[in-house]
Amino acid sequence: MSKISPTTEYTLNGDEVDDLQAAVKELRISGISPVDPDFYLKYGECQELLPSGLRRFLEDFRDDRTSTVCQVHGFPVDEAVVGPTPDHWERPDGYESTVDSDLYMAMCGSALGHPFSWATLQYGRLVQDVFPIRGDENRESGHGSEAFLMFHTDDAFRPDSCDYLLLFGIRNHDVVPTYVAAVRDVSLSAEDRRLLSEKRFHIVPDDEHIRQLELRAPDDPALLRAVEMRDHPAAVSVLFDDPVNPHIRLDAPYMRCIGNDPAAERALTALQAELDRVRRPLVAAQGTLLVLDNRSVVHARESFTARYDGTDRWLRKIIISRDLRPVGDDGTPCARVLL
Ligand SMILES: O=C(O)CCC(=O)C(=O)O
Repeated sequence: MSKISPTTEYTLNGDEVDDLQAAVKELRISGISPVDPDFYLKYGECQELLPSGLRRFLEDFRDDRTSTVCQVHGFPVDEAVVGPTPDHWERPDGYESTVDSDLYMAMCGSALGHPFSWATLQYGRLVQDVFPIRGDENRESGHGSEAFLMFHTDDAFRPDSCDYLLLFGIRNHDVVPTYVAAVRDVSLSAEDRRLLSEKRFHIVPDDEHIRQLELRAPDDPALLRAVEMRDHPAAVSVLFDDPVNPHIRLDAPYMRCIGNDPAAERALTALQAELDRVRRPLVAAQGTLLVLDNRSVVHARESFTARYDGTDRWLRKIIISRDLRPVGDDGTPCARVLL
C-alpha cells in the first residue's frame, strides 16, 4: 500500500500573533483593502511583514517540489468583529469586517507568489467568500452545501489556473472538511497513466464563471471569453509536465472524454477511484489557513446542511500564481484581475 503525502503544519505563537496584528494595523492605515487590486500596487512586497518563522515555513513549502498541502493555525478571529456569516458574496456592508484576516492572507499569499483573481468571479475581488447561499444548495460550487463538492483543481479549464489556493476559516463550527488527494499518492497502470497524459479530454468552465456575469454584466468581455471556452474547449490531458511525477488538472463534474473513448473513460474512472482511496480530510477551522498546491492536489468538500442563521461555515479564499508577468518590459506591475 503506497504512503500518503504528509501535511506540514505551523502553529503561530503569542509573539507571532502580536507581530502579525501590528503588521495588519500598519497595512490597514492606507485604507486600501486587499480585495482591491490597487492594494498590491502599493504593498506588493507585504510578505516582508510576516514573522520570519512563518515566512520561512511558507517559502520552504513553495520551494519544496514534493509539497502538496500545508496548514497554519492560530490567527485570531473575533466573532464580534466579523459578524454573522453573510447571505451573499455581494455583501452590501462591504469587506471591512474581514479585513484583518484578508490582510493576513495577502501577506501569506505574497510569500508564495502573486495573488490574482478572475474577472468572472465575485467582481474580480482578490479575496473571495466561500459560504452556502440559499438556492445554491445543490450546485457544484463553493456556495453549494447539500451537494458533495467533487474533486477538482481550481479553474481547471484555464491554461493559466492558479499554482496555489489559500482557504482561511472565519468560522466552521460544524467541522465540515475539505478533502485533498495528491496525484503523487495514486497508483495507476502504465497504460492508464499514458492515456491520462494525452490530450483526450475537455474541461469546461464551472457554472459560476458564467452565471455571475450573465446575471450582472452580460456584455462583459470576460463572460464572452468564458462562454467561448465552454463552447469550444481546448483538448487537454489530465496529467502533465513530468511523466514520472506529473501534475494534475481535473474537474470531475465539468469534464468529459473527447468523442467515444472508452479507454480514456476507464482511465479517468480508475484515477478518480484512486483519488478517493488516498484522500484525507482537512478542516479549515476558525483561524486556520489551508494552503493547497493546485497542481499537485485535487480538493473536494463534504456535503452539509446550511442553516442560514449567520452561523454557517464561512471561508475566505485567495488564489496565487507563481509567475504573473509584468504588463510591459518596463516592469509595469502585472494585472491582478484576469479575463
Ligand atoms: O469549501 C471548501 O472547503 C473548498 C472550496 C473549494 O473547493 C473552492 O473554492 O474551490
